[in-house]
Formats: sequence, structure tokens, C-alpha cells
Amino acid sequence: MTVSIAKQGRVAVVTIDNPPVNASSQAVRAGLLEAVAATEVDPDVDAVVLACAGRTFVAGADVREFDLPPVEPHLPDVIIAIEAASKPWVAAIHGTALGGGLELALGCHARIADAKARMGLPEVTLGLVPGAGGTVRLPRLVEAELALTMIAGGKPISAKAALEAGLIDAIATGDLLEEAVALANTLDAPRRTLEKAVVGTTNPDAFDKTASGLRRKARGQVSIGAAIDAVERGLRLPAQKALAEGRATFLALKSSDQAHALRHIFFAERATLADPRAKQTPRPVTRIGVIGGGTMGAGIASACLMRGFHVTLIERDDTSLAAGTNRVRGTLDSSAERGLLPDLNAVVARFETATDYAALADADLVIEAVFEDLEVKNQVFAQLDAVTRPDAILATNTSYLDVNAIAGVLTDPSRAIGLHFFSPAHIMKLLEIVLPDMVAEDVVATAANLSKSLGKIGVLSGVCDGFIGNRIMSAYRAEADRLLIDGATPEQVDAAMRDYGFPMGVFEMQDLAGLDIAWAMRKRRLAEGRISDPYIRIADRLCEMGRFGQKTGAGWYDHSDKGVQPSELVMSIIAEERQMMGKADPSFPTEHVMPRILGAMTREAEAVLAEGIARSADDIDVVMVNGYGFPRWKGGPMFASRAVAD
Ligand code: T1G
Repeated sequence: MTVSIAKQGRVAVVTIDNPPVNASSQAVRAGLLEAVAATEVDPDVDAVVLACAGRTFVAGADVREFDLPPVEPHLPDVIIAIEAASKPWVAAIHGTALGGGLELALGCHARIADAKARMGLPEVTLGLVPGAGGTVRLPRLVEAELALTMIAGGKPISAKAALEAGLIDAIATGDLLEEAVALANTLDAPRRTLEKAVVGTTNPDAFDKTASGLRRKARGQVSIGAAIDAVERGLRLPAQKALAEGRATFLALKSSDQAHALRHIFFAERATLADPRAKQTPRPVTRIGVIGGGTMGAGIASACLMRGFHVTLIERDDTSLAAGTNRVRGTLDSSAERGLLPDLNAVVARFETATDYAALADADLVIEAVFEDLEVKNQVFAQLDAVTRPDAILATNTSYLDVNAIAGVLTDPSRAIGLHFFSPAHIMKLLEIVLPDMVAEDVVATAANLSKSLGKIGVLSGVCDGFIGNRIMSAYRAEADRLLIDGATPEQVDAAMRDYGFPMGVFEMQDLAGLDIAWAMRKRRLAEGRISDPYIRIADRLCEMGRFGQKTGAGWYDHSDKGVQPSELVMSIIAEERQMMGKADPSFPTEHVMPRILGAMTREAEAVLAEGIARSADDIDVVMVNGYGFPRWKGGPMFASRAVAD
């Protein structure tokens, strides 16, 4: 039964059971309305507890229903029925109460939660605003700033924070259901949230500051501004009017392009590992070795330590090892300061360092993150082949190189795989899992499992130069160079990309990441005779001058404590290269920039798909959104290009 009723004394326990996350589907909504009717007329019932079976309370409306014609009863009506009930309803929250799930709990007359529970209204992340009263009821329980950050920021809060804020009445110390029933027995009458006055704000300036900060960071995502407006209405307007306007905004946004794109990405991210190879039984992994303590190696070590693994960091000598260790400790310490690591000592206790590979004799998995040079990586793998257990998995964090060649160094190449992390590795959610030809299926499954354990989105990729993401990025970066020759300027291209929704443009991104990485890759390709024609030398000339970006104070832009400035020297080099290519000093219409960039991106993406490097267009969208700043509310290059084509 999706919704069932049982009795504990004079308390009815209404249980929702709709796996996997008890989404408030039509069946759940109908079942709840029946439960209200049944408990209202039952003389043996004084109060009701609303609980959920399985791993979580209601995690929201059923997003899969959003593209279907709406079917009654609608969630707002169910919540109004519960709120209007003559007998008190207590929500017993475990796991996550999100979106419509929290709105249901807000409609109840009291709330008790498990200590590990989390609560939020993340509708903005789906291009929406809460559509069942969250923008009106939440400000009647918590301070306005918190309501604003929860609704327009979309981030869930902990049970502890919810109790302190007044969102819930208690945290269960023992059995949640038992304590919910006990709480219900103490309530003599319903306390209707909607009848409460708004809590309001003790600091209006702070509210406005938070609101303008959220608007600024929205970068074109409409739902964030709409959510701020909805909260302001919830604070200002009479409850019924605010409810109606909130619902109207929700319905309007639900059929918007941005909401479609965000739903697409939501489900695409959850389907990246729906591959039979990833579903095999994974090998057990508790002990991980990391070779190289540079930015990537230290980030990978930190990410693994923060998710419970035992990590041994290897560096070639004591000096480099000390530097690597400091990087890891720095990341752990700052994460602990931000409350992300409840028990720092326990984490540090799982961290070992060495310069001798023999320390990896008992590792289950080793991730190599040394200098991006094939010869260097092959030497590392040859050493690992000699010291590690035959069932240990050996992974390379290369971002471009031939993983088949690296695997070929091993006695048993089937235990090699590519694990391409993105910087900073302890923050970026994307993990490209690169599959060499000989890889064993349970090695793929182990990598897939690891990505989940690390809280990452693992995407399977075949082997080619740059895999999915870097290959596509190389293509639109090359197009950006062609735009310079055709008359555009770096700041013009970057501004167009930011207006489109990217956090930064392709030239700003290169200055941040460093121009030397791509230079090394171009030199390698030149040596292999694989060069794009016409070959544009602007970036090479900047690198020959040591302009590697922020880290050298100059790249495409000049970087100083006065900020980031366009560079006349760069413009003069561009002008010279234009001349050498027979292009006078053209100007370039800004509105043509993005069609060129997106065109290059989708052309390369279609090639990546056609060659089977990516399993699906959706996977490409997930990579570009989570690894390359493609605006999430555009759904990714494939979704966006197909939306335009339709
Ligand atoms: N609707 C439909 N399916 C959902 C779903 C939802 N809301 N949430 C999760 N699933 C599916 C998901 O596709 C996957 O399916 C499985 O559940 C496990 O999910 C009126 C309008 C709850 C924290 O935004 O954040 O309410 O791939 O892999 O990592 O105002 O899912 O197995 O087939 O993510 O443990 C607001 C969305 C909706 C929460 C669990 N709610 N969900 O994370 O598992 S809008 C949300 C999540 C709304 C009202 C409005 C997470 C999770 P499959 P998973 P997880």
C-alpha cells in the first residue's frame, strides 16, 4: 500500500511507502487525502503521525510527473486538508524532507526529526519555486533570512539547525516513531502554521544583502530571482494571497525551458552509471595509494580521506612529500574549520605518507597523479606493477594521455583504469572513468562504486585524446582562437560566454588553470603531426613569453593587485597573427560569438558520441555541466543544441 494507516493507542500512524524516495506521486497524494478523511471520522483517533517507510521521508514531488498532464489531488490541497484537520498531525522526519516533502511537514501541526535528518526546499535547483506553500509557511516558523537562504539558495539544513531555528519541535533521541507518537499524545489541538504570524527579520539589511547576493550569483537562472520574490511575498502578503501567487509562479516555471533543462540534467546525472559493466560486483576498496602530492594528487588524497578511506601518499623525495603532506593537511584543516569534518583526528589517523612504493604492497587501489608525461607515467606504472597485489586496481589521473598505452605497461592490463578528477578534486563533483580496451568489468564496477563513495558523478568514457570533456573543450578553445583571428577580442569572447551563463569565458579559464598545460598538449600533438589547420600560434607565443596566466601574473590578461586588465601586448600579438593570416583588422559582431563556440562544442560532442567515446548525449551534458561550467539551466550542449533544433 502506498499509504497505510495503523494505530498506536489513540494515535493513527499514516505511513507512506513509495520507493525509492517516497516522492509525493498522485497515488501518495490520493492516499493521504483518504487518510485525512478516515482519521477525522475515527472516534478512536485523537492524533495522527505522518511517517515514511524506507530510507527517507518524502523527498519532494515526483519530478517524473512534471512533464505529464497534472492529476488531482494536487499537493497544496492535500496539505490544506491536513492543516485543517481537527486532530493534530505530527510529521516524523528521517532521511531527507525536501521540496513538497518539507511542505507536507510544514502543513502538519508539529515536527520531530531523526538526528541525521536533513530538510530543505531545493526547488530552485529544478528551475522552480516551492509550489505547495513552502514560501508562505516556512517564514511563519523561521526567521526571514533562513527562509530566504533555504528557498532561494536551495541548500538543505540539518536537524540540529532546524530545531534551533524553530522549524521542528524536537529531535528524537531514541526510536523516531515512538517519540512521534508520544509527541502527538501531548498535543491537545492542531497548531496551524498558516495561522501564525510571520517570524520576520531582526536585521532587514542582512536580508536585503543576502537577497542581492543570491540574485548576483544567479547568472541567468530565473528561478532564483523568482524564489526571492516569492519569499518576499510570503513575508508581506496575506497568507492566502501569497499561497495563490506562489502556486501560479510554480506552475509558470514548471513548463519553462530552464525547468526542462534542469530536469534533464537531474535525471541524466542519475543515469551515468546505468551500464551493465558498472553493475558488476565491485572489488573491496578501503586502502588507497596516491602517487604524487601536487595540486591534483593532494586533492585526490583529501577527497578519499574525507570519505573514510585509508590513504597512503607517495612522493619521489622527502621535500616533495612534505609539500604534498602540507597540501593535504591544509585541505583537511580548512574543511574541519568549516564544520565539514566532525572528527579531524580520525581522518588524519587514516593518512600515511612514504617515498617508498613498498608502502603500497597492501593497497586495494592506487591512483597515479604525477606530471602529465607518458614516459613518467609508464615508469610509475611499471613500479606499481612490481609492488602491488595482483588484484589491486591501478588508476591514472591523466587528463589527456593514452590510457591504453599506460595499461600496456602492466603484466595484467585488465586492472588498469583512468580516473580523471577535476580540480579542486575534493570539491568538483565530476569524475571521468576512462575505460582502456582490456579493462575487467569488475574494475569498472569498482571505479563506479568509488565515484559514489566519494560523492562524485562518475561518467564512463572511452579512450581518446582528452576523453569527453577535455576533447570538447580543446575544440571550442580552438574555435575561440579562430574568433580572435576573425576580429574578436579575448574580453569580447569571455563576456559573451558569461552572458550565456558560463561562470567565466574560455580565456579567463585558461588564465586560471594555466596556459602551460594546453601548451604541453599542443606541442605533443605537433610532434605527433596532429595539428589543426590553420594552426593559430597566439597562445604558443604567449607561453614562449612565459605568460602562463594568473600564476605568472600575465596570460591572456594582465593580473595585478589592481585586478585583471585586457593586455595591449596580447592585442598586438593577435593583430600580427591576423596579418600573417591575411586578415586585416576586422571587428567581430558579439552576437556571433556564442553560435560559433556552441557550434564547435556540439560538433565535437557529436563526434565523441559517434565514436562511442561517450555512451550517450546525456553523459556529455553531465560532463560539460559538472566539469566545464556549461550553465546547468541550459541542460548541457547536446540538450541545448537539440532544444534549438526542435
Ligand atoms: N521525483 C522522482 N524521482 C526522484 C526524486 C523526485 N523528487 N528524487 C529522487 N528520485 C529518484 C532518482 O531519480 C533515483 O532514481 C532515485 O530516486 C534515487 O535518487 C511541489 C515542486 C532525495 C537526496 O529536488 O535530491 O517538490 O535513478 O540517486 O543520492 O514544491 O534524490 O534510481 O531510477 O538521487 O540517495 C524537490 C530531489 C522536488 C529532491 C536522494 N525535491 N532528490 O539522493 O539518491 S520539486 C528535490 C534528491 C517539489 C514542490 C516541488 C536526491 C535525494 P533511479 P538518488 P540519493
